[in-house]
Amino acid sequence: MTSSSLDLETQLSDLKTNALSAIAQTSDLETLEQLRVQYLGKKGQLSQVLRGMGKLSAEERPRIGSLANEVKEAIQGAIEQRQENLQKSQLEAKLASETLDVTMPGVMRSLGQVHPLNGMIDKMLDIFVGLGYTVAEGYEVETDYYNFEALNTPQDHPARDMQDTFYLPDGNLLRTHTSSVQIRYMEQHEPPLRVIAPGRVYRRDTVDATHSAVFHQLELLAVEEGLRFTDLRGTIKEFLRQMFGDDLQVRFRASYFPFTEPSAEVDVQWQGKWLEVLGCGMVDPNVLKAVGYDPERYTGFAAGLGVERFAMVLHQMDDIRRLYNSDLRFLRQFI
Ligand code: 2U9
Repeated sequence: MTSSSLDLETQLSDLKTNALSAIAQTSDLETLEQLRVQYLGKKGQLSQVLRGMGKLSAEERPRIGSLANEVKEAIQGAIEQRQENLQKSQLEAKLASETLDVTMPGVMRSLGQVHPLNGMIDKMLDIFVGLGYTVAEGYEVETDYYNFEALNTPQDHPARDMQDTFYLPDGNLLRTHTSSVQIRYMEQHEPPLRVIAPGRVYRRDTVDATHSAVFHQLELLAVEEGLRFTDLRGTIKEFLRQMFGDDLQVRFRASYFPFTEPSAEVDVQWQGKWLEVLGCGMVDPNVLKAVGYDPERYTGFAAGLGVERFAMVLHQMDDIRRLYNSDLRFLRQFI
């Protein structure tokens, strides 16, 4: 055995001892990778030792060679083993830090709720959909024709006055009722039809506890061959029964609207008093003519109501403005 082969054997054994102890002490994967490069890399310590093999005799070379292989495999094995352990403990630490306590109270989020006006509209739509009506919507900015002319409302009618209607500079107006929706619907459909139009309307009213310049209406319209006032009466009574409850006393009083003939106002007996809740009537033949229907063949009935009024009566509210103030302490009381 030559001195250089002894020398190499010592170097290899030292290399192995140092490497294994360094690997065992490593606590993170990055340092472990640095150690792999330091010992096993192309320019690493093992390659350097093996460079000395050139000096060995032909008999010594295979022995030192296989020793070097053993050292390399031992270091490689130790690195892999360490890597596996480190990865495992890293995962365990991560899982431990992400433990979920399912008994902790949840984060409460406010879901909000339906505004009492929309709640009221939803309830009314449900009733009329149950009676076979289709919901229709139109425009809040309307022409004079759809808001007045087609509804048999003469030029000199007070509703057309600047004092009562919001006119826009271009000659259009903010609809004063949703009736224009039914006019447009009839232009697009043939009878028989049952349609209901909910929506926002505008009137130049002085605001007080019971009046608002912007409010919500719901109107219904049915056109068919052979419809009579008794059909209107039955429909209104059923609607009011579902809104106010069974055994409700209902009263029809003769009235006047330009778009219905005959017309009536309807009262209900509520908390000991007669309370006016809506207007209605048989559709004026002129309105049917305006949309191209033959008034000799078809008859129709219509009704209109203010949604705010129903909300105020049924929820016992004292001031219409509370519905628009967005005061949640107030609004939360109602569905
Ligand atoms: C067409 C034909 C006729 C709708 C009607 C009323 C009577 C009525 C008021 C109730 C309270 C308006 O909001 S309020 O101030 N409405 O009294 N509305 S008949 O008649 C129509 C609608 C459409 C085509």
